[in-house]
Amino acid sequence: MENKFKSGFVTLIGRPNVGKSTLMNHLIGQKIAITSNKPQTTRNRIQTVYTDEERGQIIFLDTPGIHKAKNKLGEYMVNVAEHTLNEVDLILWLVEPTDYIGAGEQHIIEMLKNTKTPVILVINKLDTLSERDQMLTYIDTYRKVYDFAEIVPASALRGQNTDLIIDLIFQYLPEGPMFYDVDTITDQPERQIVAELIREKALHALNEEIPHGIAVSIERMKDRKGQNIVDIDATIICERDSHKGIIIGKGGAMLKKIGTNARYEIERLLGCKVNLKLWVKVKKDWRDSDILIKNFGYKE
Ligand code: GDP
Ligand code: K
Ligand code: MG
Repeated sequence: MENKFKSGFVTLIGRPNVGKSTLMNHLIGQKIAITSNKPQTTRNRIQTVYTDEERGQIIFLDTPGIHKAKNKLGEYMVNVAEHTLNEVDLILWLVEPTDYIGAGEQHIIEMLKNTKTPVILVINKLDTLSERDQMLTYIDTYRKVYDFAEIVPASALRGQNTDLIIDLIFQYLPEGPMFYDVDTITDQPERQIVAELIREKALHALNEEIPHGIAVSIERMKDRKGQNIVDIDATIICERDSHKGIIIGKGGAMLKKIGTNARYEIERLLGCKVNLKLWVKVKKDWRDSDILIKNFGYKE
């Protein structure tokens, strides 16, 4: 008997830093969503595609973490996450490996109660546990608070149980068509991924506070004729003059470090040499300006 082709949309939800973007990158086998140990790293809804020509096609939606909004950018991010729940075929809810169910988790449980979409709970960061028994306790705790379709311990970072997650997802997807051609990996324009990779390197290099106020704008991205080189001019936007100084660093050292790290990853993404030039500009309170938020690629 022939297996029917399945397809559908799967959203990843969970509090900031739980590993949503890391898991999605691992599942599709390519780095599309940027990750960092800073909350609110992911700002947009990012769509990626996993295609198995035999079994089907999974479209993942990586959303910003669900958190309390402090400004217009924050409100936008929370709305994106919440509205997605009812539109999808399956929800992957990632949690930290602990049996403490905090206010953030309670908030998510309340939201889930308003949706009929099946939910797979992924207890992530399995690699950080020293005792396997601890996981059994956490599974038990979560089993009591919601009627999950499945509960899976996993490590997004190490790839533990990630194949199992793919298998489980296919169990819950309906029969459906191939939505995207086999080669499609994401809906993100190349320019946007490039901007995000630069922002990621800035997040990694800078301390607290400043990263939240950063955006990256690509001014120019052009192939050099007849050569395997792309020239990219980009601007890092920040909110204060003092931040600008920190991003540039002593003798330009910080900006150089961000640029070198970003160039390395952009070259991997594009598969060619990259000549990257970075500038830094101040735009006060851009996170409260609808026009600027949109301008930096954060509105649909
Ligand atoms: P998001 O905010 O939920 O998208 O989280 P990210 O994917 O950006 O990851 C946040 C941080 O957790 C990063 O530093 C990741 O490297 C780390 N992380 C993600 N998954 C795991 C995991 O399975 N184990 C460990 N030890 N760290 C992880
Ligand atoms: K993060
Ligand atoms: Mg993320």
